[in-house]
Parts: sequence; C-alpha cells; structure tokens
Amino acid sequence: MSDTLNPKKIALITGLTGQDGSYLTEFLLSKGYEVHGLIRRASTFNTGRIDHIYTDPHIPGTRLFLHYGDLSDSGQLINIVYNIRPDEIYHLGAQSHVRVSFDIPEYTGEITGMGTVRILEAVRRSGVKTKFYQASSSEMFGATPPPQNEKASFYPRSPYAAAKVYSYWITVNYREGYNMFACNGILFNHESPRRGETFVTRKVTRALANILGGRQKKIYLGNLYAKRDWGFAPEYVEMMWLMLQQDTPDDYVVGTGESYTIKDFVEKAFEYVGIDIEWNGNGKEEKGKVRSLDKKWEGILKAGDAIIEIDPRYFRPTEVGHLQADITKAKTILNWQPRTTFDELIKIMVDYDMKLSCLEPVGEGIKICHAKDFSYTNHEYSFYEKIREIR
Ligand code: NAP
Ligand code: F7E
Repeated sequence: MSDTLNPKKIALITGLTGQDGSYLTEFLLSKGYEVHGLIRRASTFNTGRIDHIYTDPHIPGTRLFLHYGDLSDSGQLINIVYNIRPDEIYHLGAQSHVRVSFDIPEYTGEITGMGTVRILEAVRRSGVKTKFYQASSSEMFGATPPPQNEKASFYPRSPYAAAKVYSYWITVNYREGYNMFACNGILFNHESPRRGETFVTRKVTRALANILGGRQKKIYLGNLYAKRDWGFAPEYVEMMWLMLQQDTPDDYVVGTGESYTIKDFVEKAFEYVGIDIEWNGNGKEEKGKVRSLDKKWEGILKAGDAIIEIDPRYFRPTEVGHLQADITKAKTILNWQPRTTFDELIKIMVDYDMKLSCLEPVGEGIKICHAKDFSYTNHEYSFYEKIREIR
C-alpha cells in the first residue's frame, strides 16, 4: 500500500475526525499523499480517531495537517481550498445521525446540505482544479423498495436524507455546469470498531462488552425490524479514492448486496460470545432474554435475564424499512467486490469492543481483520491524547 507518489498528491478531507475520515486519512497517507483535514474547535479533544497518526507539524516529513474550520463558515473554506490547492477533496463532514436530524432539522440542513455547496463554491471561486468526492448516502433512497442502484429514485425519510439529496444534486449540478470532476459515492451503512457509539451496531457491540464486563445490565433499542446493508468501513473509504482515480467522474452505489435486521445483528453479536438470545412479547413490550450462556459468563448473567428492551425514544417519526444495494455498476466499472461478510463484521466489532473494555476478545474478528490486509490501520482508537496546537 505504500506506493509513494511523485510528485506528492494533496488531499483535503472534511470530517477527518469521523469514522470514515480517520480510515481515509490512514489510507491516503499509506499511498504517499499529503493530507489536510478540517477540524472543528471543541472544548474537549475530538481527535481520538486520528491521534495515533498525528505528528507534530514541526517534524520534517510530516504529511498530515489539521486546520480549524466549520462547514458553516464559507470564508475559512475558501481560504483553506485556495491556500492548500488540493488535488482531491473528500467531503465527508456532516451531521450524520438520522435520528438526531429530527431533533435538529435546520442545523442538519445547514451542515449536511448547505455545507456541500459551500465547499463546491470554495472550489469554483478559488479557481483551484481539484477532484471532488461527495459522501452521499443510501438514506436518500428511503422508502424506495430494494434492491437500490444508481437509477433508483430518491424518497428521503428524514431531514438528514433530504439534506443529502440536496448535496447529491448540487454535486451533479457543479459537475455538469462547471465541468468539475465531481462524484457521488452512494454508500450503504458501513461500520467498524470506530463507528460512532450511538449508531445501532456500535451501540450493541459496546453494550455487549459493558454487560460482559459487569458495567451495564441491559440495552434499550428502537425498531428491531428495519433492514440494513451493513459493510466494513475501511473497504468503503478505498472506494471513495477509487472513484476519483477514474478517467471520468460518475456516481456509484457501494454496499454488500445483503441485508439483515437489527435483531439479526443483536443475535449474532451475542451468539459470537456464547450467549443465545430468545425473544418474547410484541411491540414496545418485546424483550430479548438469555436462553443459554457459556459457563464463563455465569456469575454475570443467567438464563432468563432480559438484556434487550425497547425504548420508543429510539423510534423515528418516519423510518427507512429496507436498504439493500445493487452493486452491479461498482463491480463492473470499478472491478470492486466487498471483502468482509456480515458475520465477519460483527466479530471484528465485538472483538475490538471487548478489548476496549479490557476483556479477553474471542479473537476471530481480530484475525479476520489482519487476514483481509487492511494493513494501513489497526482499527483501534488511540489511547494517547497528545497536547497540540494545530496551527
Ligand atoms: P461521522 O463519524 O459522524 O463523522 C462526521 C464528521 O463530520 C466528523 O469528523 C465531524 O466532526 C464532522 N462534522 C460534523 N459537523 C461538522 C461541521 N459543522 N463542520 C465541520 N465538520 C463537521 O460520520 P461517518 O460515519 O464517518 O460518515 C462520513 C460521511 O459519510 C458523512 O457525511 C455521512 O453522512 C456519510 N455517510 C455515512 C455512512 C455510514 O454508514 N457511515 C453511509 C453513507 C454516508 P467531529 O468529529 O468534530 O464531530
Ligand atoms: O440506525 C434502528 C434505526 O442509526 C440503523 C448513518 O451513518 O447509515 C447511518 O444511518 C437502524 C435504523 O443508522 C436503534 O431505527 C433500532 O432503522 O445505526 P443507525 P442509519 O439511520 O441507518 C446511513 C447510510 C447514513 O448515511 C447515516 O449517516 O437501526 N435502530 N434501535 C436504532 N438506531 C439507533 N441509532 N439506535 C437505536 O437504539
């Protein structure tokens, strides 16, 4: 992966402190890029996912640079694009939580929607010739029945999805109107040990580790019956890069082509550590109970314990029922095939959350991760918080 570029290519990433941004940063550094990232000023450190690759800019040879800014602040966006003159921009920054977008719809529109046109305008006004990647989402398909491909219609079911539809079309418009090399990656759900803690997969794997560590009794969830096409995030960031290496700009759906319910995810995660779940009741009264368990967890849990319950707070006013990608175009044109299965993804996430909770991981997930050659990352968060000034 370390085929150093000559001359060095420059990438600008918005959202580099997020799940995808951190993997993409590692991936581009491994390819020899100089990487610049937009980061928000926060009163606490928000760089846990990139601390392990951050080096002091005073050190010769440093190739990762951070810049304060915000997607609501067009002046600074123009400034950064003009001064850095990136060859490629990966626009990943967003208020990315669907449930939260119902609570803060205006802010979500401002950042997830308008943030995109601010960056595109920064490119146009600065006159910098750059390639542009827009982080579009399967959420845009919303109520459109599966399988969804590049030709499926958009039917957004949340303020988040509506903002992403705007961003999708404004990206197409700048491609057609100003001849920009601009691509939409329409990515289906992708997860990892670095997934934000309030998305359902990570919420489950963290809670599982907490329950096994004796720090949490149960987990409260919302709709158990929605279906998602879940893939492994490091693979998906490779696709972002691949789209910008093509001769012509285009839009691509990226997913696995398989879809599972939230209930499937929960069952398989617990099964992996030796806990069999049975379900009783309906609707808000439905509960997931321990049917049987591995001897080593006896003392912590027992058969009959209700460890999954429903909290209607996690229901959404409008839900996306079933997402499942048709990846024919990515397979044909980009020669891409997902490498990580649903079961493998769960094992990877459970292992790393067990490790994070100081428990002995089962180990299959960590092995899978190494075997798949995601050699530019170790998937873990940094435990060191370096004190730094980024300017
Ligand atoms: P994430 O972990 O939530 O990361 C979002 C990033 O955006 C963070 O770095 C965050 O900064 C930054 N950000 C938020 N508001 C900002 C603002 N006002 N100004 C500047 N930066 C801001 O999301 P992700 O899972 O990595 O996803 C990356 C992108 O892909 C997002 O656009 C998301 O909507 C989209 N997407 C994700 C998926 C998926 O399944 N993960 C699927 C399709 C599309 P802080 O760290 O400071 O919060
Ligand atoms: O929900 C259900 C919930 O929040 C998945 C973002 O990355 O992917 C993500 O959006 C499903 C939904 O992800 C809980 O109702 C049940 O049906 O993990 P999620 P999301 O909404 O699919 C898309 C592609 C993006 O673009 C987004 O940026 O799980 N669910 N119980 C729950 N969800 C959450 N968060 N918490 C629960 O307790």
